Amino acid sequence: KNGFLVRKVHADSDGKRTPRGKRGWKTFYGILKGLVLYLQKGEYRPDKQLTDEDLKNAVSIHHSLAMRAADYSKRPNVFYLRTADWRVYLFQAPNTEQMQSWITRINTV
Ligand code: I3P
Repeated sequence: KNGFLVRKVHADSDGKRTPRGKRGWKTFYGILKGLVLYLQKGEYRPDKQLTDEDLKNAVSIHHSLAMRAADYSKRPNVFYLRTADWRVYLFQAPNTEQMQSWITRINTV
């Protein structure tokens, strides 16, 4: 599954709150391949190669959990992704259908 996602980093590994200055929303093109969610920066082209920076932003979704961010009301269509090492991301999808489809795909790999 692919598509635009806006990401906020809420907690770093071990669940520690991500410090101020690193909590802003950033737009990526998400590519879910196997157990990895790649997050590509910049303009989307289907043939674009992943850069070293894109690889650093990649998220392992093995033993992760995605759920709708029912308690987050500042933006619509936001879901949480908690990873196996207790990182927490918020992702905003372009619409409700996309949000639901990301959640389902992440939770059923
Ligand atoms: C963050 C940025 C986020 C905001 C976050 C800020 O600042 O303004 O948009 O989250 O608030 O810390 P920075 O880019 O300097 O990290 P919201 O959009 O959810 O308000 P937070 O610390 O309360 O999460």
